Amino acid sequence: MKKSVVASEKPVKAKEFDKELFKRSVEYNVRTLYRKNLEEADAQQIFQAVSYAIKDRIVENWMETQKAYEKEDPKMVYYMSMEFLMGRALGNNLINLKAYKPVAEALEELGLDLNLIEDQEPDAALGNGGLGRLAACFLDSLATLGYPAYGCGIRYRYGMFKQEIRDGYQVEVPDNWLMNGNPFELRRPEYAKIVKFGGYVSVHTDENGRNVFTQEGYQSVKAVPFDFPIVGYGNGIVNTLRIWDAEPVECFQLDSFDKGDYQKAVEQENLARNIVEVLYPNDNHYAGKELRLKQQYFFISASVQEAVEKYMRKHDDIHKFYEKVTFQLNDTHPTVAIAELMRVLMDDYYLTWEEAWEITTKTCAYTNHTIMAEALEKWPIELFSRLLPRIYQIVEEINRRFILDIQQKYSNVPGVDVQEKIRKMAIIYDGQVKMAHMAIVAGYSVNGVARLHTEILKTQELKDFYEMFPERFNNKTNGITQRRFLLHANPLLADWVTAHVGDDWITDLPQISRLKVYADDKKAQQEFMNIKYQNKVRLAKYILEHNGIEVDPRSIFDVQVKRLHEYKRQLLNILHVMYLYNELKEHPELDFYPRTFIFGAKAAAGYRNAKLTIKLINSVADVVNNDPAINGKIKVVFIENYNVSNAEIIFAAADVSEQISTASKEASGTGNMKFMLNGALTLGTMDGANVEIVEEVGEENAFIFGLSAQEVINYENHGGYDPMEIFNNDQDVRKVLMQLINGTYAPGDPELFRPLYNSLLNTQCTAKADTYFILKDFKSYAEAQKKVEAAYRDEDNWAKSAILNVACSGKFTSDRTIQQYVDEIWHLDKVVLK
Ligand code: BZD
Repeated sequence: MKKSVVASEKPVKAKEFDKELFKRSVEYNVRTLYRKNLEEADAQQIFQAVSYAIKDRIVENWMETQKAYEKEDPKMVYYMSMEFLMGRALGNNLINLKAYKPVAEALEELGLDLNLIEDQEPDAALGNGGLGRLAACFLDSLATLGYPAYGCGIRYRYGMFKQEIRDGYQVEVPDNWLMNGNPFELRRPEYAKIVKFGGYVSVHTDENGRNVFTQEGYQSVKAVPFDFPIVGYGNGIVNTLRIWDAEPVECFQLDSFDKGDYQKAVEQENLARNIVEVLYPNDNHYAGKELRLKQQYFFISASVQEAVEKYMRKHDDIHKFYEKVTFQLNDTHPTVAIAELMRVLMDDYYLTWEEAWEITTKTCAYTNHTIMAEALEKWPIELFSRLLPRIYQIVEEINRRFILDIQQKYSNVPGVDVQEKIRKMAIIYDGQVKMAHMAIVAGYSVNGVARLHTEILKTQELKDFYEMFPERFNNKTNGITQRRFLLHANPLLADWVTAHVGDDWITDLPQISRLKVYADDKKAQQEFMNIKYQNKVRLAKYILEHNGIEVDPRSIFDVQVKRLHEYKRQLLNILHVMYLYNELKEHPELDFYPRTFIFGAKAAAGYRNAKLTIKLINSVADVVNNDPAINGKIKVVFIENYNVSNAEIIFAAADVSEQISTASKEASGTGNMKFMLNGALTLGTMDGANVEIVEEVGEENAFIFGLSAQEVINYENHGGYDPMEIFNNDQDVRKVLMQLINGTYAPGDPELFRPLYNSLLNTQCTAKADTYFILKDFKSYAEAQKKVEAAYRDEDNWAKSAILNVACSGKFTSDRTIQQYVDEIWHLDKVVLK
């Protein structure tokens, strides 16, 4: 680890929270913002007034931090990401300011409930799922550990859609999250940048004999940054999330425009209006939309320009850029940063290709989040070169030189087919620009997000690249912030943990392992189960309010919340529920421990099978929940609009954590870690970070089932799996599948679920059957579920396992992940404000 830098001349005093001052500022804010007193203000107005009062405090630290960075001039990481799934800010800021409890008390004295005030804040849902939430956890950890960092992204006007369930179907409702204004953001017009699209590139030779490339006939957009404070936990550090809004450039005077100018002005204005309008709601799926590429270049060009300008404000030698700046590319979505940095260095700073390449390849690092072929970004040359003509020229040259490298390296190697290598590895091939290939070729680091995932990258998906650049590949197992997902989300458990082992875990999660000694302690077990029960009551209340379904908090809460995707196999879960229901119907005398199956998931708007799976879950819920014959032993709940805020309530209340992806498909998963931290037991496949979770907690404290990643890969490569065999030989499975097409769950429309049936059995021979091995894993899943039930009946032992899950979750803090990025990739110095 590198040395710590102590900056800031004035020691920043640990400010005592002044309750009276805070109360006065809330009252003052309500008056000046709304011309009301507290009694007259509505809940939203009070939320705004409280937030502005807190922001005032944050701003002081923000300025101190930025001053310290200015003075110390440390190396910075720019975390480039299309998504930051931040969730709500108020509660988290209070937690990290260590002001949550005093503020709650002060508000209570004013007759206000902090929880209700927090509920007024819309989630900042500028992300789809794991990848966007990971970015948010990383920002929290960077600030808490004191590392200088910027998050760079897009200020979408509409974030992830709100999900409503109507008649069992998902309906997407626009998420107008900025409707009431955002109290924590700061518009920074002084840092606006111009971003150019389209047109053509002209070349001329300047007086020094240099080729000068000029983009002409382009459209431009003004990128205006909004800054969000990222408050570190208890250390006075405030970093910045900078997200870019688009505005039209003021480009023409009304009295002098001709028709062409007018047309262009209108087009430019439309471009500005459209570009940041909405987050694409696809996860792990590449749709190839032109506007998406515009979004990518828009925020990357603005961010790269700003990073270079900021550097040049303090330094005169651009050649040493990489000593002060590193770009982490969150998946391939920001990969145009490579070509954009090359462009700026060559066209604006007149560096040679070689000079620019050296800087770029020492600046950019790439994180891979998926091996799903359908998620890989491949832009058609036609689109790419039309939209980004200068950038395309640069990509072309990167590709040309890379192919020379391949030829040089492999031409004389016996047994290597060089053409084959080129075909598989080229950045431009088959009329497409392959972003992952560019990211690997130009990056100094390529990392996967869990050990198994990185191994699969090295040995399967990116094998050729690993052979060529083995030193670039490394693993960084994901993590989550315990500050949001335990301290804020689960105050009862957080207090209990602190009472037993002290509060070091808040910034040093491995300390939580000291809980292990209480795993066998009967009193501790009871206290733990009691807290879990209270959290289940809290969730039951939420479900009653939001779904109108009554659930019994004494039943097992078995939870699968995550994006809906076939590889995540929500279908396996609900088919198993259908099977259990059949069992109960056939054997009413069955000794069956009551279970509440809880789902939460958004499906991409155009993903038919995913949306149909939501409908199936709701249809099964309708039938099962309303069947008096089973006496409430099974309840099925689909929680509408799963998001960061209700996730916090859900994790705290879970007994069983469903992590049942087809082995090899889930790069890491991070929900699995949030459940573990809150004392749920994992029911999962050996996939992603589940492998490491089980390694930490022990297989006896989890329920593992299903094919291994290697078995899945073998089937995929060599065939040999026929779901029809299972269908024909397993009566239980057959019965459940027949119920998909005989109207059991869709009396008015028996054909409704046929596409799901077909996806499992390939009755029309149009596609491969059961691509995600649902039938193959069904039996072993059902057996694992039986073990869950048996284990839950032994309450003491369950409590022991649950406590051990909490105690063994230390590895999965994003503080650890970030420290590894710092030590092994970024090489940053800590800044400490005294
Ligand atoms: O990233 C997810 C993976 O599926 C998880 O296994 C992993 O834990 C997390 C964090 O590393 N990937 C995504 O969430 N991906 C997307 O959301 C996404 C969004 C747009 C385009 C492509 C993918």
